[in-house]
Amino acid sequence: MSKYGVMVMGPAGVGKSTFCASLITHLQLNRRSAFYVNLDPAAEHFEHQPDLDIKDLISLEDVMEELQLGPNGGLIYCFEFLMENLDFLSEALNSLTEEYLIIFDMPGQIELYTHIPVLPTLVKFLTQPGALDIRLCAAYLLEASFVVDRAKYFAGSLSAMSAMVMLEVPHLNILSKMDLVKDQMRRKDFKRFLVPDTTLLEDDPAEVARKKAGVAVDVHSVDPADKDALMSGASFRRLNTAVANLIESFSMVSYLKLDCTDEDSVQAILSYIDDCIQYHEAQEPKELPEEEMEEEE
Ligand SMILES: Nc1nc2c(ncn2[C@@H]2O[C@H](COP(=O)(O)OP(=O)(O)OP(=O)(O)O)[C@@H](O)[C@H]2O)c(=O)[nH]1
Ligand SMILES: [Mg+2]
Repeated sequence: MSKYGVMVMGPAGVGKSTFCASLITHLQLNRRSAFYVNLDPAAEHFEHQPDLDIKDLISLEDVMEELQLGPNGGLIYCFEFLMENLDFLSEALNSLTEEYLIIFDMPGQIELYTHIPVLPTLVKFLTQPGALDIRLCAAYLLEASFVVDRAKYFAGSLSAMSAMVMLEVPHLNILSKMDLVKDQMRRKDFKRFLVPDTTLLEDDPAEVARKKAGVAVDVHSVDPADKDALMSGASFRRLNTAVANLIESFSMVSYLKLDCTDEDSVQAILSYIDDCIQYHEAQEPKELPEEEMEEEE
Protein backbone atom coordinates (compact mmCIF):
# COMPACT_ATOMS: atom_id res chain seq x y z
CA MET A 1 0.00 0.00 0.00
CA SER A 2 1.47 3.35 -1.02
CA LYS A 3 1.56 6.42 1.15
CA TYR A 4 1.58 9.99 -0.03
CA GLY A 5 3.25 13.04 1.39
CA VAL A 6 4.54 16.54 0.90
CA MET A 7 7.47 18.09 2.73
CA VAL A 8 7.01 21.83 3.15
CA MET A 9 10.38 23.56 3.27
CA GLY A 10 12.00 26.95 2.86
CA PRO A 11 13.80 29.72 4.75
CA ALA A 12 12.57 31.20 8.03
CA GLY A 13 9.21 32.94 8.09
CA VAL A 14 8.25 32.33 4.43
CA GLY A 15 4.85 30.95 5.46
CA LYS A 16 5.46 27.19 5.65
CA SER A 17 3.25 26.56 8.67
CA THR A 18 0.56 28.90 7.34
CA PHE A 19 0.57 26.99 4.05
CA CYS A 20 0.34 23.65 5.92
CA ALA A 21 -2.66 25.00 7.84
CA SER A 22 -4.39 26.27 4.65
CA LEU A 23 -3.72 22.96 2.96
CA ILE A 24 -5.20 20.98 5.85
CA THR A 25 -8.29 23.22 5.99
CA HIS A 26 -8.71 22.82 2.25
CA LEU A 27 -8.30 19.03 2.40
CA GLN A 28 -10.86 18.83 5.20
CA LEU A 29 -13.35 20.93 3.23
CA ASN A 30 -12.91 18.49 0.36
CA ARG A 31 -13.31 15.48 2.64
CA ARG A 32 -9.76 14.35 2.27
CA SER A 33 -7.60 13.06 5.09
CA ALA A 34 -4.48 14.85 6.18
CA PHE A 35 -1.83 13.69 8.64
CA TYR A 36 0.10 16.66 9.94
CA VAL A 37 3.65 16.05 11.09
CA ASN A 38 5.44 18.93 12.78
CA LEU A 39 9.20 18.53 12.45
CA ASP A 40 10.07 21.96 13.81
CA PRO A 41 11.27 21.38 17.39
CA ALA A 42 10.83 25.08 18.17
CA ALA A 43 7.25 25.51 16.91
CA GLU A 44 4.72 26.24 19.64
CA HIS A 45 1.49 27.45 18.06
CA PHE A 46 -0.55 25.64 15.46
CA GLU A 47 -3.80 26.33 13.68
CA HIS A 48 -4.34 22.56 13.45
CA GLN A 49 -2.87 20.42 16.18
CA PRO A 50 -0.17 18.14 14.74
CA ASP A 51 -0.96 14.42 14.55
CA LEU A 52 2.71 13.82 15.21
CA ASP A 53 5.03 16.37 16.80
CA ILE A 54 8.82 16.11 17.00
CA LYS A 55 8.53 17.89 20.37
CA ASP A 56 7.13 14.64 21.79
CA LEU A 57 10.52 13.16 20.97
CA ILE A 58 12.76 16.12 21.66
CA SER A 59 12.27 19.84 22.18
CA LEU A 60 14.66 22.59 21.18
CA GLU A 61 14.13 24.37 24.47
CA ASP A 62 15.30 21.34 26.49
CA VAL A 63 18.29 20.79 24.21
CA MET A 64 19.40 24.41 24.47
CA GLU A 65 19.04 24.37 28.23
CA GLU A 66 20.62 21.01 28.96
CA LEU A 67 23.39 21.04 26.38
CA GLN A 68 23.92 24.80 26.45
CA LEU A 69 23.59 25.09 22.68
CA GLY A 70 22.35 28.04 20.65
CA PRO A 71 19.17 27.79 18.54
CA ASN A 72 20.92 26.62 15.36
CA GLY A 73 23.24 24.13 17.04
CA GLY A 74 20.25 22.94 19.06
CA LEU A 75 18.19 22.37 15.92
CA ILE A 76 20.97 20.33 14.31
CA TYR A 77 21.18 18.26 17.52
CA CYS A 78 17.40 17.66 17.43
CA PHE A 79 17.58 16.41 13.84
CA GLU A 80 20.55 14.17 14.59
CA PHE A 81 18.57 12.78 17.50
CA LEU A 82 15.59 12.19 15.21
CA MET A 83 17.88 10.33 12.80
CA GLU A 84 18.86 7.99 15.63
CA ASN A 85 15.21 7.47 16.56
CA LEU A 86 13.52 7.07 13.21
CA ASP A 87 11.10 4.52 14.62
CA PHE A 88 9.38 7.59 16.14
CA LEU A 89 8.26 8.35 12.58
CA SER A 90 7.74 4.83 11.27
CA GLU A 91 5.58 3.76 14.22
CA ALA A 92 3.19 6.66 13.62
CA LEU A 93 3.18 6.57 9.82
CA ASN A 94 3.23 2.82 9.17
CA SER A 95 -0.50 2.27 9.50
CA LEU A 96 -1.61 5.23 7.33
CA THR A 97 -3.54 4.30 4.21
CA GLU A 98 -3.17 5.75 0.72
CA GLU A 99 -6.06 8.13 1.40
CA TYR A 100 -3.92 10.33 3.62
CA LEU A 101 -1.78 13.21 2.52
CA ILE A 102 1.06 13.32 5.04
CA ILE A 103 2.21 16.91 5.49
CA PHE A 104 5.67 17.51 6.97
CA ASP A 105 6.13 21.02 8.33
CA MET A 106 9.87 21.74 8.41
CA PRO A 107 11.92 24.30 10.33
CA GLY A 108 13.24 27.40 8.55
CA GLN A 109 16.98 27.14 9.20
CA ILE A 110 18.46 27.40 5.74
CA GLU A 111 21.46 25.25 6.70
CA LEU A 112 19.14 22.26 6.75
CA TYR A 113 18.50 22.61 3.02
CA THR A 114 21.94 23.50 1.84
CA HIS A 115 24.92 21.89 3.51
CA ILE A 116 23.90 19.47 6.26
CA PRO A 117 23.32 15.90 5.07
CA VAL A 118 20.43 15.25 7.47
CA LEU A 119 17.52 15.92 5.12
CA PRO A 120 18.66 13.61 2.30
CA THR A 121 18.92 10.81 4.90
CA LEU A 122 15.46 11.61 6.25
CA VAL A 123 13.94 11.73 2.75
CA LYS A 124 15.60 8.41 1.82
CA PHE A 125 14.17 6.85 4.97
CA LEU A 126 10.65 8.11 4.25
CA THR A 127 10.67 7.08 0.59
CA GLN A 128 12.52 3.76 0.87
CA PRO A 129 10.65 1.06 -1.08
CA GLY A 130 9.66 -1.87 1.08
CA ALA A 131 9.65 0.27 4.22
CA LEU A 132 7.54 3.43 4.64
CA ASP A 133 7.61 3.86 0.86
CA ILE A 134 6.04 7.33 0.91
CA ARG A 135 5.60 8.97 -2.47
CA LEU A 136 6.96 12.29 -1.41
CA CYS A 137 7.27 15.65 -3.07
CA ALA A 138 9.00 18.72 -1.76
CA ALA A 139 7.29 22.11 -1.68
CA TYR A 140 9.98 24.78 -1.32
CA LEU A 141 8.61 28.21 -0.42
CA LEU A 142 10.15 31.62 -1.02
CA GLU A 143 8.46 34.93 -0.31
CA ALA A 144 7.03 36.63 -3.39
CA SER A 145 8.27 39.98 -2.06
CA PHE A 146 11.85 38.73 -2.69
CA VAL A 147 11.35 39.65 -6.35
CA VAL A 148 11.68 43.32 -5.46
CA ASP A 149 15.32 42.74 -4.49
CA ARG A 150 16.98 40.80 -7.30
CA ALA A 151 19.95 39.71 -5.16
CA LYS A 152 17.55 38.17 -2.65
CA TYR A 153 15.49 36.57 -5.42
CA PHE A 154 18.50 34.90 -7.01
CA ALA A 155 20.00 33.88 -3.66
CA GLY A 156 16.62 32.32 -2.76
CA SER A 157 16.46 30.59 -6.15
CA LEU A 158 19.95 29.20 -5.54
CA SER A 159 18.86 27.77 -2.18
CA ALA A 160 15.79 26.21 -3.88
CA MET A 161 18.04 24.66 -6.52
CA SER A 162 20.42 23.39 -3.88
CA ALA A 163 17.51 21.66 -2.09
CA MET A 164 16.34 20.16 -5.41
CA VAL A 165 19.76 18.72 -6.19
CA MET A 166 20.28 17.45 -2.66
CA LEU A 167 16.91 15.75 -2.10
CA GLU A 168 16.24 14.12 -5.46
CA VAL A 169 12.45 13.96 -5.04
CA PRO A 170 9.81 15.70 -7.20
CA HIS A 171 10.01 19.33 -6.27
CA LEU A 172 7.68 22.32 -6.47
CA ASN A 173 9.04 25.81 -5.92
CA ILE A 174 6.45 28.24 -4.68
CA LEU A 175 6.34 32.02 -4.27
CA SER A 176 4.30 32.53 -1.11
CA LYS A 177 2.45 35.56 0.31
CA MET A 178 1.25 36.64 -3.14
CA ASP A 179 -1.38 38.79 -1.42
CA LEU A 180 1.44 41.14 -0.38
CA VAL A 181 2.64 41.86 -3.91
CA LYS A 182 -0.67 41.59 -5.77
CA ASP A 183 -1.36 45.31 -5.51
CA GLN A 184 2.23 46.40 -6.13
CA MET A 185 2.85 44.61 -9.38
CA ARG A 186 0.75 43.79 -12.41
CA ARG A 187 0.15 40.09 -13.13
CA LYS A 188 1.93 40.44 -16.47
CA ASP A 189 5.02 41.97 -14.86
CA PHE A 190 5.13 39.34 -12.16
CA LYS A 191 5.04 36.53 -14.72
CA ARG A 192 8.67 37.21 -15.60
CA PHE A 193 9.71 36.08 -12.13
CA LEU A 194 8.19 32.64 -12.47
CA VAL A 195 11.26 31.42 -14.34
CA PRO A 196 14.51 33.03 -13.18
CA ASP A 197 16.72 34.33 -15.97
CA THR A 198 19.61 36.77 -16.19
CA THR A 199 17.64 39.51 -17.99
CA LEU A 200 15.89 40.17 -14.67
CA LEU A 201 19.14 41.68 -13.41
CA GLU A 202 19.14 44.22 -16.22
CA ASP A 203 16.10 46.03 -14.91
CA ASP A 204 16.98 45.67 -11.26
CA PRO A 205 15.69 48.99 -9.83
CA ALA A 206 19.11 49.55 -8.21
CA GLU A 207 20.84 48.98 -11.56
CA VAL A 208 18.43 51.25 -13.43
CA ALA A 209 19.10 54.04 -10.92
CA ARG A 210 22.87 53.62 -11.39
CA LYS A 211 22.53 53.71 -15.19
CA LYS A 212 20.45 56.87 -14.93
CA ALA A 213 23.20 58.44 -12.85
CA GLY A 214 25.69 57.47 -15.58
CA VAL A 215 27.53 54.86 -13.49
CA ALA A 216 27.46 51.93 -15.91
CA VAL A 217 29.66 48.99 -14.93
CA ASP A 218 30.62 46.09 -17.13
CA VAL A 219 30.29 43.27 -14.59
CA HIS A 220 32.34 40.90 -16.73
CA SER A 221 35.46 43.04 -16.55
CA VAL A 222 35.36 43.89 -12.85
CA ASP A 223 38.27 42.71 -10.75
CA PRO A 224 36.82 41.46 -7.43
CA ALA A 225 40.05 42.45 -5.66
CA ASP A 226 39.74 46.07 -6.81
CA LYS A 227 38.80 48.06 -3.70
CA ASP A 228 36.98 50.83 -5.61
CA ALA A 229 34.98 48.29 -7.56
CA LEU A 230 34.16 46.55 -4.30
CA MET A 231 32.95 49.74 -2.63
CA SER A 232 30.76 50.68 -5.63
CA GLY A 233 29.02 47.31 -5.38
CA ALA A 234 30.43 46.12 -8.72
CA SER A 235 31.79 42.86 -7.26
CA PHE A 236 28.41 42.16 -5.70
CA ARG A 237 26.76 42.70 -9.07
CA ARG A 238 29.29 40.38 -10.68
CA LEU A 239 28.50 37.74 -8.08
CA ASN A 240 24.76 38.13 -8.70
CA THR A 241 25.30 37.82 -12.45
CA ALA A 242 27.30 34.63 -11.91
CA VAL A 243 24.58 33.18 -9.64
CA ALA A 244 21.85 34.15 -12.14
CA ASN A 245 23.82 32.55 -14.98
CA LEU A 246 24.28 29.38 -12.98
CA ILE A 247 20.56 29.11 -12.21
CA GLU A 248 19.63 29.83 -15.81
CA SER A 249 22.06 27.28 -17.20
CA PHE A 250 20.76 24.51 -14.93
CA SER A 251 17.22 25.41 -15.99
CA MET A 252 15.74 23.60 -13.00
CA VAL A 253 13.94 26.31 -11.05
CA SER A 254 10.52 27.67 -11.87
CA TYR A 255 7.83 28.95 -9.54
CA LEU A 256 4.15 28.54 -8.78
CA LYS A 257 2.25 31.32 -7.04
CA LEU A 258 0.56 30.89 -3.69
CA ASP A 259 -1.89 33.13 -1.90
CA CYS A 260 -2.98 31.33 1.27
CA THR A 261 -5.92 33.70 1.65
CA ASP A 262 -7.37 32.44 -1.64
CA GLU A 263 -8.98 29.00 -1.68
CA ASP A 264 -8.46 28.60 -5.46
CA SER A 265 -4.77 29.29 -5.11
CA VAL A 266 -4.40 26.62 -2.40
CA GLN A 267 -6.38 24.19 -4.58
CA ALA A 268 -4.11 24.92 -7.56
CA ILE A 269 -1.01 24.08 -5.52
CA LEU A 270 -2.68 20.95 -4.15
CA SER A 271 -3.38 19.81 -7.73
CA TYR A 272 0.32 20.17 -8.55
CA ILE A 273 1.23 18.18 -5.44
CA ASP A 274 -1.29 15.45 -6.34
CA ASP A 275 0.12 15.25 -9.87
CA CYS A 276 3.71 15.07 -8.63
CA ILE A 277 3.01 12.13 -6.36
CA GLN A 278 0.27 10.62 -8.58
CA TYR A 279 -2.12 10.64 -5.66
CA HIS A 280 -5.34 10.12 -7.60
CA GLU A 281 -4.15 7.07 -9.46
CA ALA A 282 -4.03 5.00 -6.28
CA GLN A 283 -7.42 6.02 -4.90
CA GLU A 284 -10.21 3.50 -4.88
CA PRO A 285 -13.49 4.91 -6.22
CA LYS A 286 -15.45 5.75 -3.09
CA GLU A 287 -19.09 4.92 -2.55
CA LEU A 288 -21.15 7.98 -1.76
CA PRO A 289 -23.48 7.86 1.23
CA GLU A 290 -27.04 7.06 0.15
CA GLU A 291 -28.56 10.52 0.64
CA GLU A 292 -25.83 12.04 -1.58
CA MET A 293 -26.48 9.43 -4.26
CA GLU A 294 -30.09 10.51 -4.27
CA GLU A 295 -29.12 14.18 -4.47
CA GLU A 296 -26.83 13.49 -7.43
CA GLU A 297 -29.54 11.60 -9.29
N1 LIG B 1 0.25 38.36 4.18
C1 LIG B 1 0.59 37.10 4.38
N2 LIG B 1 1.25 36.76 5.49
C2 LIG B 1 1.57 35.47 5.65
C3 LIG B 1 1.23 34.46 4.71
N3 LIG B 1 1.71 33.28 5.13
C4 LIG B 1 2.31 33.53 6.32
N4 LIG B 1 2.23 34.83 6.63
C5 LIG B 1 2.78 35.47 7.85
O1 LIG B 1 4.18 35.28 7.88
C6 LIG B 1 4.62 35.01 9.21
C7 LIG B 1 5.36 33.69 9.25
O2 LIG B 1 4.46 32.66 8.88
P1 LIG B 1 4.72 31.14 9.25
O3 LIG B 1 3.67 30.34 8.57
O4 LIG B 1 4.90 30.96 10.71
O5 LIG B 1 6.13 30.94 8.53
P2 LIG B 1 7.12 29.69 8.65
O6 LIG B 1 7.80 29.58 7.32
O7 LIG B 1 6.38 28.49 9.13
O8 LIG B 1 8.12 30.20 9.75
P3 LIG B 1 9.25 29.33 10.50
O9 LIG B 1 8.67 27.98 10.75
O10 LIG B 1 9.51 30.10 11.76
O11 LIG B 1 10.43 29.29 9.59
C8 LIG B 1 3.37 35.02 10.07
O12 LIG B 1 3.26 36.29 10.65
C9 LIG B 1 2.25 34.79 9.09
O13 LIG B 1 1.03 35.37 9.51
C10 LIG B 1 0.52 34.86 3.52
O14 LIG B 1 0.17 34.08 2.63
N5 LIG B 1 0.23 36.20 3.42
MG1 LIG C 1 6.77 27.17 10.75
